[in-house]
Order: sequence, then C-alpha cells, then structure tokens
Amino acid sequence: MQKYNPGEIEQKWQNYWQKSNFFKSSEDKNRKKFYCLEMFPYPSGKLHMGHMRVYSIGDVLARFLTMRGYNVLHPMGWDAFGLPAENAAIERGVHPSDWTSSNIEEMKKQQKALGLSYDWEREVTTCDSDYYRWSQWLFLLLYRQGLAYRKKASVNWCSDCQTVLANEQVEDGACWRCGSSVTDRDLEQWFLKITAYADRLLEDLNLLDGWPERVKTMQQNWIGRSEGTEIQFPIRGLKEKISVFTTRADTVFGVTSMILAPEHPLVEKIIRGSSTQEQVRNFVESVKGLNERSRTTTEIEKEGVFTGGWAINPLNGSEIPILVGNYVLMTYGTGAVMGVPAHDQRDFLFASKYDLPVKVVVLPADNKKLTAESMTEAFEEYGILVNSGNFSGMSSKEAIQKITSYLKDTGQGDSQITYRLRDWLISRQRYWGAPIPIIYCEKCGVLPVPEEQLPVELPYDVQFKEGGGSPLAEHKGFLETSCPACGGAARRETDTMDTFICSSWYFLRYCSPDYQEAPFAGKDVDSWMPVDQYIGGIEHAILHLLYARFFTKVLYDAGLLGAKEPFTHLLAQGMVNKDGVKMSKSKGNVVTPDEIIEKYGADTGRLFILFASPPEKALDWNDQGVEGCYRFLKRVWRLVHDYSYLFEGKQVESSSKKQEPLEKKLIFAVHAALKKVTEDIEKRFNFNTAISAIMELVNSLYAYVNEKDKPEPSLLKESFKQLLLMLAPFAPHMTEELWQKIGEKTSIHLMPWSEHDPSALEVTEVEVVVQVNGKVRGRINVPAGTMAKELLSLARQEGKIQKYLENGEIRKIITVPDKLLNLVVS
Ligand code: ANZ
Ligand code: ZN
Repeated sequence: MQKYNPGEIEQKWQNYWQKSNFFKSSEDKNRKKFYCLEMFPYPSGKLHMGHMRVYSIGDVLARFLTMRGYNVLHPMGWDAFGLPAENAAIERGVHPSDWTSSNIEEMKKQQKALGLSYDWEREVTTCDSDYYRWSQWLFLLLYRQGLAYRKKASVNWCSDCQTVLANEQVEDGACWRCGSSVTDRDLEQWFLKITAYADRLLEDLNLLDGWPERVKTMQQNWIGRSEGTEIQFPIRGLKEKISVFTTRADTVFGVTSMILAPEHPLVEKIIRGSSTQEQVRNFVESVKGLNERSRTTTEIEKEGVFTGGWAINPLNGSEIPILVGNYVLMTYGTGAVMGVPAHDQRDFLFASKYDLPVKVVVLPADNKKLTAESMTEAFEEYGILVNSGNFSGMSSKEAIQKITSYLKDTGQGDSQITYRLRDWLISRQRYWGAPIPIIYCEKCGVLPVPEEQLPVELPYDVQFKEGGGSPLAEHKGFLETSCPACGGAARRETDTMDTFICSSWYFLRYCSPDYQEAPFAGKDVDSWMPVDQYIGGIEHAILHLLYARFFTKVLYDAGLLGAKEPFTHLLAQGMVNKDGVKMSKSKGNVVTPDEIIEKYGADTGRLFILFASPPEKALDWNDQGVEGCYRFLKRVWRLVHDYSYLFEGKQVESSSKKQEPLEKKLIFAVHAALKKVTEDIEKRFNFNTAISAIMELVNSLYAYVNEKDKPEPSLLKESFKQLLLMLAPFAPHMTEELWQKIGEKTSIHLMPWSEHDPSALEVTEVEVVVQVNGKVRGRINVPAGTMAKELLSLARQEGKIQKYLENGEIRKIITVPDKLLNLVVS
C-alpha cells in the first residue's frame, strides 16, 4: 500500500489548482451567488495560528457552499499600509514598500500551502497605486458631498520625539517610543463626518440578523445615542447663556453649580476682570495638558475651580456658581454640565470636595427618607420629585417630559439627542499611507486634486527620520506642485489617510479588481454584494465594521451601490490559546502554521483547527489533538487503499437486490452522517460536530468491512464516495487524491454535495430469537441490521436470558441477521 504522504499530495494538488486557475469565479446567472469573505490580513511577515483559523473556517464554507450549488466568490488581499512597515524602515533601513512586498510574497506562499480556495486573480493590495488611487477618489467623493472637512483638532503629541502619535502609540498616557508623557496639541486635521450617519448606523443594526448580538451591542454603545434636554442658563452680567446637555431634566431644581469644560469658549468671558482670572487660567492649562482619555477615567480625582461668575436657574431664578472642572469634556454634549450633587455621583464627589450645597429633589418611590445631611452617595435612580415647584409629586419620567416642554415653550431649552460617536479623524503624519489628495494654494485656498490627476503617488525616495514625523513634508518633489485653479505654485497636503479608509471598501474592489473607470463597476457590485458571510476577529467589532458600514451607506446614497449594509452575516472567530493563554511570542507558546504543515500536512492542520472547538469559541491548541486528526486521516487513507481493489477497474453497478442487514446498517450510517454534517455546517457552523460525524462514519465503514466476508463492491464504493465528499471541504488534498484512487475522473471539488435519503434513516425494529445451546431462551427487539456483538450485549441485558450466560463461557456465536442469535456456551 502506498503510504499517506501529505507533503507530496498537497504540493501536487496545489500546483494543479494554481495552473488550472481552479477557483476563478465569474458571474453566473444560473446559480445563486455567495460572497464568502475573510478579513484581509496586514502583511506583518508570517501567518500565525489566528490567521490559519479564520482562513480554514472561510475555506471550508466556501468549498462546502460551492458543492451545495452556489456560485461562490472567495477572494483574498492585503491591508498593506500602516505603521509597522514604517518602523521597519526606521529601525532596519528597509524601504516600507520592499518590506511589505516581501511579506506579502511569504504569506501568500503560506496561504497556498494551506490549500485555500481563493480566486487569486482578484487579489487586491491597498498600497498599490492602482488601489489607493481609488481610496483617494473616494476621499474626493466624500469631500464633494461635504463629508470630508478640515478643522483644528487636538492630537496626541510627544514633545520629546516632536511628533504626533496615533492612539495606539500612546501607552498609559506615555509615548511608546521614549516613554515621556503625551499631551494634546491642536493641529489642522482632516475628518470624515461619520456622525451624519449615526442614526442610520444605529437603526440599520436591525437589518443585521446574521450578526452576533454582542457585536451589535458594541456598535450601539460606540455610537452612544443619548436622549435628553438642552437647557440654557443665563449668566449674571453677560448676554451669553450656558447651554447644558442633561439626561435628567427632572433634577433641574437640584442644581447647585454649573461646571464648564476647561476648553469651553465662555470661560475667558466669564473670568474677564475677575480676581480669579490667574487661578482659572492656570487650572485650564494644567488640565489641557492631560489626555482626554485619562480625564474620563473614574480613578482621576475630580478637580475644579470657581470662575467668579454666576448663572441663573431658568426654573426658579436661583443663582448658582460657575466652575471649571476637569471631568467635563468639551467633546461631549455642549461641554457644560449642570451639577446636581444629590443625584449624580460625579457631582456628589465634586461637591463634597468644594463644599457645594447638596439639594435633594428626587425621592425614592418607596418614599424612604432621604436628606442631604444623611447622604453618603448620590441617589441616581428615578423617583418622585420634591422641592421642585409645580413639578413636585410627579414621577421622574413625567417630570422630564413636562420640564422639557416648559423650557421649550418659554424658549429656554429643548429636547436634544447627543451621540458619543465623534467624526473620524483620518489625517496621519506618516509616510506609509495613501496621500490625502488635496492641494493648498496661497491664492485659491484648499483644492481637491482633479480626478484625472489621481493617483497622487507616494514617492519612493524618501528619508526616514529617527524621531518620526512624515518624510513627505521634506520631499520637495512631492510637496511642490501647481494649483489646479490658477496654475501658480502650490503645496500638497503631506498627511496620509488612516489605513482604516483602505479597509473600508476593499470588499467592493474584489468585485471589479481591474476596473479602470471607477473604484468598482456598478454591475459587478450589484451582482456580488452584499458579502454573505464575513469572518474575522472580534478586535474589529467596532471600528473596522463601523467604517465599512459608513462607506457602504455613503456609496449607497451616491447611487453607486445597491446594498445598504456590506455584510449580512458575521462570524467572529475565537482566539487561539495554548495551555489556557493566548498564543503569543511573549508567552513563548507559539505553534506556527509552517511547523504543522511541515510535520502533518495542511489537511491535518485544517481538520484539527476546525475539530478542536466551534469557530466562535476559544481554541486550545493541543498536540495530542493534532496527532489524533493525523491518525484519523491515515485511517481513511488505509481504508480506501485496502478495499478499493474490490471495485478498481470494474464497472460496478448499484445492486438492486434486497439489502441485507449489514448493508442496511451501513446505508443508515452514511445517510445519518450526511444529514448531520450538512445541518451542522449549514445551520450552526458546528464544524467540530460535523467532523465527529464523519469520524463515526469511518468507524461504521471499518465495522462493515470487518464483519462482512465479502463486502458489497458497489455499496462500498458509494459509501467511500460519500465519505470523501463530506471530508472534501476539510481535507481538500487528500480527498482529491483518494477520489482518483477510487476511479473518479472529475475533480472532487466540482462534485455536488449529496442530499441524505430520509427513507434510509427509517429504522425498523425486528424481533430476534435468542437460543442458548439450541434452546430458545428469549426474544429481543432490536433495530434491523444490529450486528452480532451488539446483539450479544443486548441479550446479556435481558433478565430471562442472562442466567443462561452467567456461568458459562461463550464458545461460538451464530447469527441469522435480523432473525436469530444462537450461542454455544460451555
Ligand atoms: C445633570 C444630571 C443630573 C445628569 C443627574 C445626570 C444625572 P449620558 O447618559 O452618557 O449621555 N454630561 C453631559 N455633558 C457632559 C460632558 N461634556 N462631560 C461630562 N459629563 C457630561 O450622560 C449624560 C449626562 O452626562 C448628563 O446628564 C450630564 O450630567 C453629563 F442626576 O446632567 B447630567
Ligand atoms: Zn491657485
């Protein structure tokens, strides 16, 4: 027998698939389309087990659905811009472009070695000018729609490195490179107006039945829609008013301070001429230096300072001190809050520190006594209003409504909706990204690069600087250009786009990878979109998915795309652990796809990864488990090789003669497996239990050939076929090889999946007579086709028969299937 040699077989079939362009996909009106997509990787160097896991999941699905008759689109590409390439350039002197291409080459080789069924003709690479040209085109589309704008914004600034840092480069408020503390600094930056889509991004989550609830909740929280009231508080001696956003208008009679964000534009006006000026300015400066994120953490001590100004409560006319506080953010609501110490814990802590009065205006519904003096923390729940003028006695809910209408009627406020979502800051002071296609002219101002001048190409010959900062700003050939309006000397924008822009539309480019007129052709996206199944890591559950949804909606509104949502089903695959902790270099517990392929072959690796755990759960890597899968594949190999001589070279026809019990039993096993495997994959993505069912079928096949003197060739061949077909998506190389071995000519990957036959699963019961030493000792009811071993164990459980077997040894077992069990005992 030929030994199972995965290295050889896998290479052979991979070459064949490659040469014949086997997985090329094209439009086909006769079959339903299925767009199966795994998140494209960042080309960091080598594939890790996390990659191998997503790709294995996607590949099994793509292959399975192809067999189920779908016209499957299954592409792959590279999210190729980003910081690590630039760091490699600074640290090792390799050009980001060269570093990236060589990584792509390596990782693609690994993907091919896994036998993944990608249509490589559709490959996209975001750092190719042929791709980023269209990222720039899309930026210009957003710009024309008024969805891209420029404004001063605070960025993370490291003063030692003299550079802007991305959020990911700020670790605990310090620069990842030099460790010095990061401050906020104002720079002109480009933004995309994603907030204009906040409501639709929220509402359309309802269309996404195929998404995990937890991912939808994460998106919902990120958008953070909050319904409340905006209230205007007049300021003593000034004509301006302080506008606050509150979700608790019912507490307005309990306001004992107004607290402004340090950056609030009214601060300067209020302190003008007051003796507190100096103190307030110092405070403002000290808070401004802090990172916004650290200001919102709960641990930070709430601090503030009195401005010397007073506001007037529009409901009862009482005068309240205006303070500046570090816990109020300029970027949320209106940048000002009404302080209600009795009913807001942050205000309570703030008030305790600065001796501001606490005024109870909401009592618990069970009317427990609640006094300012006895309070140790704020009472934040809804209740019944007290000390609130005409509104006393109302429930919080009613009061919120009534107070809001009163404010509206008197022109002092209105209901208001606020979002946590901010506009998307896309400017990066970096080289390795798509240049923002904007030109600045001293005479004409800010101008978009004319479409026909795209792409704005990244120059190759740049100098990377140790301290960071974009080398584009120093590259004359890039920087200097002419104004598209007046033709005079002008300057290019030197910032590049956030790489998340490139990954917000790549799934559209796969539909028309070579199209030269636009990012994609309408007819192609309309025939392939939306993505039917998207698979990727939970770490992208917020930003990437939100941005991709945003782009999709913008393109839908522009009439360029018929889909409102990009991904109908989403699967967030679990982590790959070893010994209970995440596989990582720092833990020293990494197993690489390369070593697994080398030792066992890709088929075993794929099978193990899908067998070890359901795709959404964490997977614990386990060497015995891999060995087990390897043994299983060898067992299948041996079975087919040992028994295919029965039908090799012969024309076998399925026998029409009455099926014997052993055959019936095998047919049952085949169809039971078929049913289970189909349902497990299709309905539940339970690849692990599907594989168990295939393993059971292999046991049944072994049982059949062992018990049957002369196995039925046609049945055996048919069973082998079904076994191989079911295993084909998981172990595509070995099954292709064995498919040929059993005499099939067409590739197994072109074969349709079989439907199970329900009638084969009907179990009929038969009565088997049990004789001991020739005498009838009892009868047992068993499923038809029950074999000798099982018959015996069932007979042993039967009280009447038991006693005849207790003291003797069974010498011989004679059976007439489905009729008689005769035991010779002595
Ligand atoms: C008065 C009040 C009384 C509040 C009370 C709460 C309880 P969500 O639900 O997250 O939207 N707030 C408003 N703008 C803020 C800002 N820029 N920085 C910090 N805090 C701000 O939260 C809304 C509540 O957060 C608002 O309602 C306001 O405090 C605070 F018993 O107003 B509340
Ligand atoms: Zn000009």
